[in-house]
Amino acid sequence: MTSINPTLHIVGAGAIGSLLATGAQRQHLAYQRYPRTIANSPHYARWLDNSKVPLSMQTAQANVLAKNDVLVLPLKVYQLESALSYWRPYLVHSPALVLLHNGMGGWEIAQQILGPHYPLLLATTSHGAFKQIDDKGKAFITYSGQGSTQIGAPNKGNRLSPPLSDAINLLHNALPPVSTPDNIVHALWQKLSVNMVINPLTALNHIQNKHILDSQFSDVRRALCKEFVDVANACGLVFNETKVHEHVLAVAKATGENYSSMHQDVLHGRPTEIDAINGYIVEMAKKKGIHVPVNTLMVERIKALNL
Ligand code: KPL
Repeated sequence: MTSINPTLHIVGAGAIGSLLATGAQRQHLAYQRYPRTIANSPHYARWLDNSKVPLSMQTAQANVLAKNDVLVLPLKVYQLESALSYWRPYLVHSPALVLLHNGMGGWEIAQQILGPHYPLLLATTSHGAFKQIDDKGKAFITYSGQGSTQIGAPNKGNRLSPPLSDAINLLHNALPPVSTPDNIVHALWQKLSVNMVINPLTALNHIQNKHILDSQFSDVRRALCKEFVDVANACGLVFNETKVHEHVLAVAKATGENYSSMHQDVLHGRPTEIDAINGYIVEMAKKKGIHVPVNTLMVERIKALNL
């Protein structure tokens, strides 16, 4: 079953999913949103040029998706198991599925629920967007910085057949630019290297991203990067310690005024993504018999906040 125009189905009402919906709206592409509640679903977006883009507030009931539709899950890793179990009966025609989250572990969860051959794309984005409530009590999002999205199918390189290549084109049309690195898993580990330093340090110290550049964090930054490289290399992903550290510093500088997502989760008393970030490194380290005391400490200290 294919439909003439593919529809982008976006689960949840987070900032990045809502940004994607806004991009689809601007380009007159068919999209549906599936927020958990209407109340937290953004009514409009402030685009980069400050224009106001109203969003369709029609929320769809999940239904069997067409083969050329695309289901995007811009959710936290800990929300994926229940979301995918819910969606599985509607995926009988195997439309492309896109996981877009911080940290790691989503791929493994999707494989467990949908099987190893499901047409799956993994993505990471550097677009900046955040959700707020306006003076009338309506949720809206602000597109705060243009970034880019990297996407790919694990273990498949960048020569993809439909429906995956069509899904990538649709995402690029909605929210460009979308690129396909040779190895998406390496790109996701690279993003992990940034999050495993910036996120816990900003959350524990109540600071903006730029402050992790301060010399007081130099030892802990370097120790985290060393542990990261040891574990990544043991998992077959080649990284260099100096380059990883430099990249972390560059992202902290470029996003200097931001409060990281983990800082915001802690501030608002929400569960954090620590298990998918530093926790993932600890888990992989255990499997490979590597000692990672600083990542372990980050996990313990964030968990001690009892969120
Ligand atoms: O991805 C991020 C996050 O906050 O989760 C960074 C890159 C650290 C930007 O804030």
